[in-house]
Amino acid sequence: MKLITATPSPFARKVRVALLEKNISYEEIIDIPWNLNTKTNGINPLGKIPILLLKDQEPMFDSKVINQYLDYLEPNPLLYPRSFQENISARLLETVADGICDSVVLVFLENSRNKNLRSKNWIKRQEKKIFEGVEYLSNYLKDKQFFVGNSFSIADISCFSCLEYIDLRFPKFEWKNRYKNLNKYWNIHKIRDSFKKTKPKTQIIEPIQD
Ligand SMILES: N[C@@H](CCC(=O)N[C@@H](CS)C(=O)NCC(=O)O)C(=O)O
Repeated sequence: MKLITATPSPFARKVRVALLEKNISYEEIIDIPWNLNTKTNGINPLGKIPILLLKDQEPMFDSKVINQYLDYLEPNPLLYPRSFQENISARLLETVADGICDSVVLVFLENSRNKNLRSKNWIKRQEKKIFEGVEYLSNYLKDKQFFVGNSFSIADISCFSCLEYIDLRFPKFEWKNRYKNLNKYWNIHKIRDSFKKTKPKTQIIEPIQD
């Protein structure tokens, strides 16, 4: 199988971590989805990565869809908890973490536009989602080692990827100073092999035409 990915993407990282955790071998195809000649053309109508390419199967996109498929393919370790309540909690946390990342992307893109075209209100609106989203994660985690139950799940993959994405694209937030429990959590999990091997790296994107 092949994965179309981008080096900074927290969404692609969720899938890369899941593949490593499940020990599934795959080939990585690095793309810059913001560029005109993106490899997503003709594959994902939404123009977004990650995209999983499998033999004899339609291209699969969206990190949630792909990771749920991977849980069927290789249930060990299971990332979406079997218990109903834990499954809902894990997917809720995944949704909040993904939503924070969407807002970080939007702030980053807005700030990439010519200064006179940037909307301060739009940036404020997105920043509110980032601030309140991280507060929600901190309140949910409390002093636990895992976001849901007693084991590593999609909630940990999503939240950890989200926090490190904030470090990359929105460092002024300094969540480590504001939320001691999240900092402690990050220190516990940063040594995990699948996280170490997928640390986000910036890419240079084509300037956005006005
Ligand atoms: N909900 C999607 C979001 C994917 C996404 O936003 N990917 C970004 C890269 S971080 C992208 O490809 N953006 C290109 C675009 O929106 O044109 C998922 O979970 O996979």
